[in-house]
Amino acid sequence: MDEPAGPRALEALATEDRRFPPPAGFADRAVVSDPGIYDRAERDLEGFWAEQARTLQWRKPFTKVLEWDLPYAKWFADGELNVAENCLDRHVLAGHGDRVAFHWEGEPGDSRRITYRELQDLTNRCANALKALGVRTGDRVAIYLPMIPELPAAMLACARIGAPFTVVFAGFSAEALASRIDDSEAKLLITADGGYRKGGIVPLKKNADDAAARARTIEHLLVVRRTKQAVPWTEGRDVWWHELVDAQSPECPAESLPAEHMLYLLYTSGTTATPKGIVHTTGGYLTGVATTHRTIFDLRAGDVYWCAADIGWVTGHSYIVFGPLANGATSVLYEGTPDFPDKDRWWQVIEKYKVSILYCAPTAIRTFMKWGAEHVAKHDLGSLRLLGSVGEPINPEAWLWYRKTIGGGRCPIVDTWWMTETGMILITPLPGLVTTKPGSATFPFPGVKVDVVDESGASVPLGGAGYLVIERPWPAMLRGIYKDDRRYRETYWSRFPGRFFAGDGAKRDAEGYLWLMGRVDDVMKISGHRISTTEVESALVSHPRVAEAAVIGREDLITGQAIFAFVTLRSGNEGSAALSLELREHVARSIGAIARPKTIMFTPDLPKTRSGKIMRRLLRDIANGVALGDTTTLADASVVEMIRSASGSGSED
Ligand code: 7RM
Repeated sequence: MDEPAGPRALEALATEDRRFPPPAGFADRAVVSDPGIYDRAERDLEGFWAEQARTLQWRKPFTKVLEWDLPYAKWFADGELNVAENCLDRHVLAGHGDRVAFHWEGEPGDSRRITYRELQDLTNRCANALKALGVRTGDRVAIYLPMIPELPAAMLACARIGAPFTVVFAGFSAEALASRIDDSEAKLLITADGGYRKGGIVPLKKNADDAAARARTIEHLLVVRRTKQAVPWTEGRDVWWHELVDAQSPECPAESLPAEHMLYLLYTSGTTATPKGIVHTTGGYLTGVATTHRTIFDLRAGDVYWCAADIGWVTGHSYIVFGPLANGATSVLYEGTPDFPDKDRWWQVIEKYKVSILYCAPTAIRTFMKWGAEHVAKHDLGSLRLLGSVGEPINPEAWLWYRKTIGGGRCPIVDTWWMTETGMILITPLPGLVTTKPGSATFPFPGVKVDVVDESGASVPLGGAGYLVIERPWPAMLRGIYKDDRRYRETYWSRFPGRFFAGDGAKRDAEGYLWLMGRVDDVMKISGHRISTTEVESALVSHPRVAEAAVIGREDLITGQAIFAFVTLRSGNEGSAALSLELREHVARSIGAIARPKTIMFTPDLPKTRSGKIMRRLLRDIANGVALGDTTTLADASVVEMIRSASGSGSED
């Protein structure tokens, strides 16, 4: 296991000492303004979460709160509820049917306003269509859609009938989609003809066809018409959404489901080439995301909330779909990229819908910094009152720019740390209570207990750095890795027995503020997207001309990390700009464009330990220009010199 490296670690050590208490006018009216919440949750964890859970609608009330059979938790296990009913029917019945659930903004400039009643209607028709296609409670459904209203509706439709779904990010390749379908054994794939991206069309149906041909379990494709170009069609298997769903009844009873019923699977990258199916369930998950969404984003009547993530990642699941809808929030759902048609698109969207809460990734903020404040200045961002950050460490400079240039100096910033596995935010300020420091995610959410430990598991004193562990269960935590109990135990619970090992390095300053320092394993965060080094390596070595590859995340001022690949070719081949391009495309085709290496460096050999293990950390230091430490375990030290003298000559885009 490595220590986190690079400028971020150095920067965090030179602790940023500016501090920002909650503005007076903000704190007075905040959803949480009583600091006693921390004590209350600490004194009675189960009571705290039971109270939160009771704000949801239960078909059968729970009598038990937490059953902790390490490493498996059950929350509210004897209770029953339905997620779609909580996200939709409950609000419609309370008289909020005409409230906007989503202001949807399409990339080409088309838009749709979807009220809670309309979303309920769409969800129910879709749920009836699922049944018509033979989907029953417990069957898995794969969803491969762009950011259109049918995506949350499809997720909610599955939840309504109790069919666990797995959303696959629309930027993933056919191969990546196929492997997720195979692992989840999904029988239905919901997709679209295409998706818009920077004015072009992504051929989703074509990818879906390729994936369905490769995967063994798909019986039908349910296809939304979005881009309207001609698509291949398999009669009998493929069904148009507008033909089947539109013809269904808008009434569909919501199944009463046990709290521990599987809501969804979400595949995420670990330290091997095979993504893990993270299991999330119903009652605890919804309690966790609803509570954190309401309290951390300080959700009040009249707010317009925008989480700019993609629903294909966990951030979109928890904080575009389930948290906000459970809270009856009004959200923006944006289909496209920040620079289409122009670099001011986000600010135009904020002005148009009077967005009051914005939640996005540091990589986006740094990109906007690079583009320049003039794009921001074209629009009135006076509606904003709270800003959030997620996905990677935010450097103090970006934090301060976000606060000043986007937030006009008046909006608190919540830097929220969490993972696919945690389901909900675990480390964050509460904006009405906590004084923030630029670059620090501050403190654990009420009831959450973390520690920073050394190799031996001993708590590191304040001021020190180490590994982040989570000390006790929380309601939205993963319930395992799908069909892989051993990997679940090994990945999260064996490094520090009895404690959840997050895989992140962290430092606690003298006042106990937490500073997250990035991954300490073979997981990279590229523009906030989680990609494993081994996944990219295995894509590279699947190319006929590649003998061996070692991939590392090199620090990047905009994307946080960028993929840097050291490649050794099979004999008889020679590195060239053309081959570099070909290999980069090869990876993009086999995983998705987000995994395309930025740099390829051809090297005749790779540094290995005497036992033959590639020394990735050494390569990372070389790529980052860091002074090299001990290389005495190397089998052949001359390899390092050779690579070092050649580094910088890698070819990039
Ligand atoms: C939500 C999400 C998880 C990894 C995690 C961290 C990094 C996320 C922050 C952060 C520093 C943050 N899920 N991470 N949030 N690092 N500060 N506020 O990103 O499963 O895709 O990734 O993301 O390294 O382990 S994820």
